[in-house]
Amino acid sequence: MTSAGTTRTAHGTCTLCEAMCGLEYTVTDEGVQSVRGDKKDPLSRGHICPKATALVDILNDPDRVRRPLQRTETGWREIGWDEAVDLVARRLSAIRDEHGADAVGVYAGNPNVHSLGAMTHGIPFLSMLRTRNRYSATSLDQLPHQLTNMLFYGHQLRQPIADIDNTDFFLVLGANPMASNGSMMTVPDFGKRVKELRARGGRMVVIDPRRTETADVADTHHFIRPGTDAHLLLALVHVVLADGAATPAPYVDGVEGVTEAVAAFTPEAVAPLTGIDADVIRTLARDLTSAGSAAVYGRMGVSTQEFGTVCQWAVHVLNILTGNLDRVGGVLFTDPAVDLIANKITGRGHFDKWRSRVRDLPEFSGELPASTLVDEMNTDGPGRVRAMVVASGNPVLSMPGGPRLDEAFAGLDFMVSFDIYVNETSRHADIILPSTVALERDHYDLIFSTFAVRNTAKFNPAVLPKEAEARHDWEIFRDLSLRYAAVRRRGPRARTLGRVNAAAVVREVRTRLSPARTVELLLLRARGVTLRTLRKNPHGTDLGPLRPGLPGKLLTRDRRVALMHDVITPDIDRLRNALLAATPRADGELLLIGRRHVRSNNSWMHNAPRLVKGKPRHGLLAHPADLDRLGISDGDTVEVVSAAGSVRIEVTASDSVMPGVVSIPHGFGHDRDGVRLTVARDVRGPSVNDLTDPDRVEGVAGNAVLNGVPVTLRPVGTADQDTSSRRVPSTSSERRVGSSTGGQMA
Ligand SMILES: Nc1nc2c(c(=O)[nH]1)N[C@H]1C(S)=C(S)[C@@H](COP(=O)(O)OP(=O)(O)OC[C@H]3O[C@@H](n4cnc5c(=O)[nH]c(N)nc54)[C@H](O)[C@@H]3O)O[C@H]1N2
Ligand SMILES: Nc1nc2c(c(=O)[nH]1)N[C@H]1C(S)=C(S)[C@@H](COP(=O)(O)OP(=O)(O)OC[C@H]3O[C@@H](n4cnc5c(=O)[nH]c(N)nc54)[C@H](O)[C@@H]3O)O[C@H]1N2
Ligand code: SF4
Ligand SMILES: [Mo]
Repeated sequence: MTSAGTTRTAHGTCTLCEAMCGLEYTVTDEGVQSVRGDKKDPLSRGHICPKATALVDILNDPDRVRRPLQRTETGWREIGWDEAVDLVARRLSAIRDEHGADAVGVYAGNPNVHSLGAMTHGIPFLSMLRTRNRYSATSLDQLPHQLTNMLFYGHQLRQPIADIDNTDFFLVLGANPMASNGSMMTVPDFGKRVKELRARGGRMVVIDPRRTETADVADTHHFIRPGTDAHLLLALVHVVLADGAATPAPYVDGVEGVTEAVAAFTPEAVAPLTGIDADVIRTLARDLTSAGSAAVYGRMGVSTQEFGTVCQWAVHVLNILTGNLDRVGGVLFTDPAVDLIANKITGRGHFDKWRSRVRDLPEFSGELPASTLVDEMNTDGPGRVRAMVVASGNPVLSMPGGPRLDEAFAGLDFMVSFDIYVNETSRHADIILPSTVALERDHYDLIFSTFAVRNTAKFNPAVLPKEAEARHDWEIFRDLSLRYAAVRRRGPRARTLGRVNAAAVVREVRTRLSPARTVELLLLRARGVTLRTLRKNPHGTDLGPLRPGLPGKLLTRDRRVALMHDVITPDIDRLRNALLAATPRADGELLLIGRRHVRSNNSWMHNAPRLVKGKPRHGLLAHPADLDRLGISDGDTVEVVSAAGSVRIEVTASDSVMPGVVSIPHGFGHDRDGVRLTVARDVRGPSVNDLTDPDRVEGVAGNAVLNGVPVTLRPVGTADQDTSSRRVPSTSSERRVGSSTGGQMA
């Protein structure tokens, strides 16, 4: 060993958001010294955002859980892996024997899709539990995309991607890729791509109730009243059809049905509801049909609202009718090296095969809407959720009805969290099983390669070896799967000994394969790319731009695209009734929307000092005119009240939000008993999901409604006077873990 030590360069992929940025690390014997964007990455081209450095902060975070923890009367106790895995397997099995499989609920959170091992081993383990009480971030987010992809193109992942690198006209609704770096559209380096778009004479128009960072780099921005995008989109379809400008491909059916469905949605009829002038709507529709190529992209902000599925339906219809589906510069399907669809890794999807017990909400691909998890936990009777398996998720902060969930988690018979922190949700767990973190894991992006604006493939071996005794997520799920299967074999419903169960054998073989080996086998079926070639090129291999391929890439049974679907039509009718009722904006109405910031990530990245430093980012934005009317000043603390709850929060006056709109970001509210996040607990701000309402879901699939929530504001003093605002972020913060008192307002 030399005292100077060694310095090496390693390459990786950031797994924090969907952008898949290529990273270049400088690593010495002391650890990672620096993180830069990898200029040779053919997709991200050197781009990174401030969060990339947080990968190192998470690795080194003293608050991170590194060994399995068991909650005891006297606090957390570290236990061995074998003991922990055995205990979880036995408890889950016992509850299943006593109360049935549905008594064990599952929530799979966002980071699962960012971890190769969670995909290859976690998802199969969750399936072994055979419960209908399965939930995930899908129904807090992109469920309308998956449902409409399945209906239009035959597979839930058959998502058309906006060809931003070639388009002439880019219409963006309810997305803020300058902060989020794109979603259901992996687009690192969004800012530079927009510059390039505009340099070649293209235009970008943004529709958003807030003048966002993305609106700032667009050619045009229009405010829209939250929750009325479906009206706007149907009016755009109306104009395209009325102009006789529709040019659908020969494999498209149902144009007459659409014409009828949108007949009432004239620009004049929707203008007063949306807040967008009729002539602006006409011009937008004509821009879409007259541009050489155009792409309509609607994301989070239009999915997580009352008519989210109708919105996504209309986005498809617009792209199809304007001839932009499968056109270079329009929207196209990707050709990933590991094709999840061709390899049948993800099924095509199914809808409404069964319904939830309490609220009769439809399943999608085996999952129920997250908004009803709390009902299934709280409502007595057969099938009630008595145990929870939470895999990389933080429902107490991420789901509507946070305070009720907080309480429901506290009352469970058993709970296991697969998590790397003791946070707002995992503090209720009986056992916490912590995995290694991104820098210690091999990575191949199975999911986001499917949604990227350019086809690339990349495999990165772990940058650092894992710590002694640490386990990768795939190893944890492997051991648990094997143990659970063994416990079930011995249980009261054991299979007859001696009978060979072929499926179980195949499952066991698969379970024992490492993720890297799984990727290697999957790549064998891909043309031209092998794990060996990928290992030689850690920057990523360029497989070229998005390419047309219809009707060949259609997966519908008749290889055609139907525009009208029985499951969506009733909600279009409901929308039409809302239009005919024509209730314009009520005086004084305030609608709450969310917000993302480039230095924050969902509910869990507020413990990195480098990211949280600087100006607080949690505050409520409101238009000065609304504040004047209510006698509230910039900097005041207000009480925000919705149908579901109330919070206290500081106000920032800003004309970046439309009059009548207020905005609060999600993922805050860390200051609670038992939370072991030293830095985050000092980050002020309540959880906005104390205000969002689980009882109000999107009309077709039951997606959560996180935007367009009606609220009122009540002044409670200035920020200076109200020093307690930090301590009263939410009703739930006042509850003690395990206590039985309900959530009262502070
Ligand atoms: N009001 C409102 N609510 C929202 C949203 C909104 O815009 N507004 N957005 C919604 C959306 S789009 C989403 S996707 C959800 C996200 O919400 P969740 O699905 O709850 O995901 P995260 O908030 O990212 O929580 C991730 C959890 O995983 C843990 N974790 C992180 N990395 C690892 C790891 O490597 N291994 C393990 N085992 N655990 C890890 C973290 O500690 C944290 O507890 O929130 C939704 N909720
Ligand atoms: N920095 C950062 N990046 C992230 C995340 C993060 O938390 N932080 N989260 C990741 C995840 S899980 C996801 S799903 C993606 C989400 O990525 P995006 O879809 O880009 O999400 P947001 O940035 O929340 O943008 C949603 C936009 O919708 C607007 N909006 C709200 N209501 C309405 C409405 O009624 N109509 C219209 N037209 N617009 C509306 C909001 O003002 C906001 O600008 O981001 C991912 N990337
Ligand atoms: S944009 Fe930031 S968080 Fe997202 S992948 Fe790139 S570096 Fe990571
Ligand atoms: Mo998300």
